[in-house]
This record gives sequence, structure tokens and C-alpha cells, in this order.
Amino acid sequence: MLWCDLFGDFQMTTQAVKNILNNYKHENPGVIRSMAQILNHGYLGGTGKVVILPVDQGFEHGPAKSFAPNPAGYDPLYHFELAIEAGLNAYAAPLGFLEAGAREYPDEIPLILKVNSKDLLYKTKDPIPAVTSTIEDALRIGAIAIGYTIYPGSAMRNAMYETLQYMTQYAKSNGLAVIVWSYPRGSGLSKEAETAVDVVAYAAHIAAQMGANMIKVKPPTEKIGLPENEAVYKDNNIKIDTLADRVSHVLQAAFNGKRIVIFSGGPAKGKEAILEEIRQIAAGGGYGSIVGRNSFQRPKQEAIELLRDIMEIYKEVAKSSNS
Ligand code: FBP
Repeated sequence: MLWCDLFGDFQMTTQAVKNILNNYKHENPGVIRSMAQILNHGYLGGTGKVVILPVDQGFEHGPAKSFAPNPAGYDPLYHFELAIEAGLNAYAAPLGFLEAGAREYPDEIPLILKVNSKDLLYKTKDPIPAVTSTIEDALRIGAIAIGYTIYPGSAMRNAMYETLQYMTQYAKSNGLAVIVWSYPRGSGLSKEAETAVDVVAYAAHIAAQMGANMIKVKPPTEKIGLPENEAVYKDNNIKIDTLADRVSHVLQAAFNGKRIVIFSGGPAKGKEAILEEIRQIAAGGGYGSIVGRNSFQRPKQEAIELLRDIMEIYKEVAKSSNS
């Protein structure tokens, strides 16, 4: 059964969504409308929480590594169906995958065009994704947002920021929302520091300062990545013991919770481990999740059940915080 069979396919903008959009009063009506489409869609529509399917791993990690565990995923239409049947808020992918299904599924799921990507065929400590599609492409296929990755910590970060600045301005002037994947990485950081709580919070803040409407980061660890932050976190008693504490701190860094921050799923893992992580993210006030490998690498029904369980956790938390 589809989510729309249960709830109807039309939702009024709820108070929870209005409260979020009030934090974006500086944006033009087109951008607000695009954000509302994501927030109002699917099983979580209207709750203020979002779960998105991202499928750029074929480009980012390679096709076999991404799709061999569930070969149905080689087919671009599969991901549209998965996102639609699960009742997710949106589906994000590079141009080729979106183009392949945008006509087939013109209206069933908000689309986010991932406009930059990197591959693993050239090894470098300082990655810089290439811009692989344009704002015109996004408009042509009916996407309502662009997705853009930055790697704070890379020697090439300034070029990424500058291109993001340009693309953000152009996307927003065309009514598209901007979602930034902010992933610390590069020769400026140790592997451990990439997911350290101070570094993830910093990455979320940079994305917010660059005008991101939604920010995507990895769940932060309890490590402190920058030696100079050891004292700052200690002296100011910043709570980072549990994942919920750390999520709440990352949100604080994203304009005191006034920017939508969602958390990525990471490599495939067991169901209970994922659900526990989601409970912590939800308890810390996280706005939601973007779950790629953990969904499309499972058989479809199993993936849908997992995504439903994830959304149920967010729905319950939303219910108690909105009441
Ligand atoms: P996953 O849920 O599969 O981690 O997807 C989230 C995501 O941001 C993808 O959009 C992207 O391809 C991938 O993570 C990048 O992962 P990494 O930066 O670890 O290569």
C-alpha cells in the first residue's frame, strides 16, 4: 500500500512546517514553495521531519560496489519506485538517473538534482567534485532543489565554496532550494577528524553561512578533531557524550536549529544499529535522515519496511514535540 492510500495525496501546510519556513523569511516565494513541497510530501509530510533517498553512490563509489548487493538498483527506475512506494519526502540523484525516470514519474516524488559529484578513479587527498549538471537541467527535468557537496578540509575547498556561491544565487533566483552535503575531508584533516563533533558542527555552520536551505552531515562522533577545540568544549561544558547530545550541538551550530540539518546513513549495517542511530538523531532534534546504501542495497520490501520504521521514529518524536 502506498503512503497516499493511507493519507490522501494532498496535505495542507501544517503549523510545524510553517514554523520551520518562518526561519527562511529571507528566501523568495519560489524557494519557500520548493522547500514546502519537500516538507509536505510523503509519509512524514507536514510533521517537520524529512527522510530522503540519495542515489549518487554509483558515481561516488562505483556501480558494482553500490548496486551488486541488490542488482535491481542498476536500473534508474528502481530508485524512483523505492522512494515513491516507501513514501519518502524526496529523491536525490545525479542528472542521468533523474533524467531516466523524470518523465515516467512526473509528479509522484520531489526531485533533487545532485549537481556535482566526484569519482574514485583518481586517488587524491584533496578531492574536488566536478560540476556535472546545471540549474537549467534541474528546471528542465522538473527538480525543485539542487544538491551540492562541499569538502571543508580539502585544499580545494575554496573553489567548491565559490562555485556553490554562484550556483546558490542562480538556483534560488529560479525558485530552487539548495541542499548542501557538507562532508569534512582532505589533507587538512585526519580520518578521525572528518566525523569529529567539532568538525561536523563547523561544516554545518559553513553550509548555513553559504545559504544552504538544508544541510546534510554525517552523524558526529565524540572525538574532538581540532586540538584547539579541546579546551573550548571542556571549558564551556559542551555536552557531547551521546549521539543525541552531539546532534543537538550540530543543530546549534546551524543557526541555533534554524536551518534544517539531516544526517546520512553511511555504509550498510544491521537494522537495529540503524534504528538506534535514528532514535538518537531524533532525540537530539535532528530534522531527519538521508538514507542511501542502507535502503537500496536491501531487497525492496525489506528496504521499505526499514524506511517505514525510520519514519515512524521521526513521526513519534514530531508528534510529541508538536503537541
Ligand atoms: P549513504 O546513506 O549511502 O551514506 O548516502 C549518503 C551520501 O551522502 C550519498 O549521497 C553519497 O554518495 C555518499 O553518502 C557519500 O559517502 P562518502 O562521502 O562516505 O563517500
